[in-house]
Amino acid sequence: MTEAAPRESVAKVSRRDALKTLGALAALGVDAKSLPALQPGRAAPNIVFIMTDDQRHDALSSAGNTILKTPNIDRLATEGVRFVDAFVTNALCAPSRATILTGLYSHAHGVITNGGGPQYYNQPGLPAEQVTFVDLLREAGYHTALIGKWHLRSDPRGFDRWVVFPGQGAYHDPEMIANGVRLKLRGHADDVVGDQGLLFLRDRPRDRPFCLLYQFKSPHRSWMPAERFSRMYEDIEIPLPRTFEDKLAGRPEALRRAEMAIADMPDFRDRGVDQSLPVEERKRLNLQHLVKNYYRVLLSVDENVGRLLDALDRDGLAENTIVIYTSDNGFFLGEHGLFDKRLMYEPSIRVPMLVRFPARARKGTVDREHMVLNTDVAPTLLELAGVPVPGWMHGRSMVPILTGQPNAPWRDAFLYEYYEYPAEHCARKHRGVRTARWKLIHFWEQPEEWELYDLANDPDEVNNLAGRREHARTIRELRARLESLRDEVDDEDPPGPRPVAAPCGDGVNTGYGPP
Ligand SMILES: [Ca+2]
Repeated sequence: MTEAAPRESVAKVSRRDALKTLGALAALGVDAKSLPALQPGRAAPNIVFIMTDDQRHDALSSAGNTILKTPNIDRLATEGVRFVDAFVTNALCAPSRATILTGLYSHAHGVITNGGGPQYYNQPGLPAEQVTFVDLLREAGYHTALIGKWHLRSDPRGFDRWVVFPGQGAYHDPEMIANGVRLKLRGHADDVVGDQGLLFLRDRPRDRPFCLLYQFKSPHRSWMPAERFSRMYEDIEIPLPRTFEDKLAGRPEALRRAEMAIADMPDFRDRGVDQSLPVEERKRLNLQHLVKNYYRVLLSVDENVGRLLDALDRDGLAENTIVIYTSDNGFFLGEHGLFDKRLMYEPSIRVPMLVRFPARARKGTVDREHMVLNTDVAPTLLELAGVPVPGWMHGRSMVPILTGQPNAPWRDAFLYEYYEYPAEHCARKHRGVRTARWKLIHFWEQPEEWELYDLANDPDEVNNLAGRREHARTIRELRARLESLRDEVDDEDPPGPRPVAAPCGDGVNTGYGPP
């Protein structure tokens, strides 16, 4: 970041104590009665935060996708701001979701994994002392609701109304939990979320602004489309990504031993991909099935975004309602021969980020200048709602960009982190720094490994420059930057020697560390 984030490490303990006794706003020294949401006659903005699961940045027609058509989501781009350079700081569902709620990096909010891997099975959900933007909005007078996928291990809190899938949720006739009560609902998961969104708008109290989190599960594997879209794209051939045949030469062992090969993905075994086929054929067939079904489920997401936007129009709410659309992480669709996410490559860390707020934000703007992060959502929504942004949040409000303030200071680099190992997919723990031009990745457990990519000349990230003498200075500078970014967010190495990476997977990589 170009500006140092406020440092509050000394005040942390007292903050937590204060939150328990005073409430989050009082702990910030704010009298809730003075906030816009509680002022009679003053219309605080409503908020609709739309999040999908595993939707990558280019899975939108407004982002240039020529196969998938998303006319409803695209409305947010034509009527608002679309960020080209939007990223998550940990490309995994639960950590990213907790980051969006708290504005904090995963090492700080404590949800560092999805709970995969035996050592994480007992990881609790969002710790009670972590304050979310929803808590703060509710204290400021907002009516708050959550519909759809939650995926944190604790029950939702801070919501007046919540209707969520247990865990990942089912695609057809899903069970949901509504304020603690289990229900069975009829229809495809996306349509069920859409129905619940409309019910929320109908039933909400009219004397308060609202904040709705509207969260779709369907783009997460195993991609079961709604019946009406199940035959879409049958007659087309999905083009292969440029790096589909990447043999991972010059890349770390950590990457080559990650279990993400698209040839081996199990999802389509019973859906048309014969496992006895030669590996190259299986790989190509898996890609066709993967991309087509991924796009098919996004069609029902798009329709249900449209239903909600239409309802906002009908109720006269669109002008003063902030609508944000994003995803919890990206996804490999065959790049480097991979599927899934986790790794710090572009397809995994880039997400859609669209913001529409007719009353204040620019319209029809494509922003290519600013790197925005999932940490930025909470401070942005708080500032737009007129609620003070706590100094402990790591993210930054996007309001200066949304409102077109020229020369507003912004970050020129960001920190990425990933922890879920050993676990499914065997992606080793790593962190890194990304600037507009460079990306440095560090697998920090022993054996340490590094990657360096020149994104300007190698946007596909196939030419690992770490270890090249001519780039020694760049690496030195990026390593220093990585450490300063970690300092800014109080990310410290535990005392003692650098840990050894545990064995993972089918035994192929048990060469790491002691037996
Ligand atoms: Ca996800």
